[in-house]
Amino acid sequence: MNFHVLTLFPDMIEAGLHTSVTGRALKNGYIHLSAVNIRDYSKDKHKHVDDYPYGGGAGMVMQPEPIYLAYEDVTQNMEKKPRVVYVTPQGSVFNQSMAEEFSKEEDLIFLCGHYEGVDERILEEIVTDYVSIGDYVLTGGELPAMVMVSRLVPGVLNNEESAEFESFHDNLLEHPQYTRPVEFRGRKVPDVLLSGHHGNIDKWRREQSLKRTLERRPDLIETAILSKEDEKYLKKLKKGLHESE
Ligand code: 6GU
Repeated sequence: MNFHVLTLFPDMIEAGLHTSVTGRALKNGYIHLSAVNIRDYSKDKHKHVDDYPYGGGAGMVMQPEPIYLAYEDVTQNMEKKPRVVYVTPQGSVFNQSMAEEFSKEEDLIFLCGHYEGVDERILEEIVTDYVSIGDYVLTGGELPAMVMVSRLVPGVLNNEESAEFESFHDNLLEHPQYTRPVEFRGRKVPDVLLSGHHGNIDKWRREQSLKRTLERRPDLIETAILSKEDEKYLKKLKKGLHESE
């Protein structure tokens, strides 16, 4: 998969994605990344890419021309028009099914806005998808673009590669983890984990997952995959919660 990110901060994209799991995927050639600096396509002698909004108001608006030239450069050797994702809090919220859709594409372009916005005409001209990562406003689209790319790396998408992405098994939160030392600032590793009794360990971990989900993300319990045992334990937990009220 080839990711092309049109941005005023290519270094931020490069630094962020050349790290950790995405960094390894890039190094091993599972994905390709080009972070394209929109400013390189400014024809202005001061390399301006923004101007005052028509109609007045605060802030600056990114001009359409440099973005279009960057887009033309990126797409010139492509056989078909790629999807272009404009990252904006006005978009649909990114989710797993969108990730699956996008991951079918050979090329995917992300357009990252800045300032107060982007001239509407460039959006009409090239954008196919408006996507947000949640209901809060960030000053630029770079972090959201990185979030989305990191969800689209082969192996990450379907939890294939590592335990790093196991936080949602059966739609429950992952149990707590411990490593050496056995005591840290007076806090001991739970005895059961040192017992070597795998049956008890599995039971303890499952109960911790249930407890943690009930406390931190009770909304997930509705859609969790639960056994009879789980239900019984949750009932006990809920009873305990009420008694401490
Ligand atoms: Cl995709 N962009 C910006 N600028 N802010 C956001 C966002 C995107 N998603 C949530 N907040």
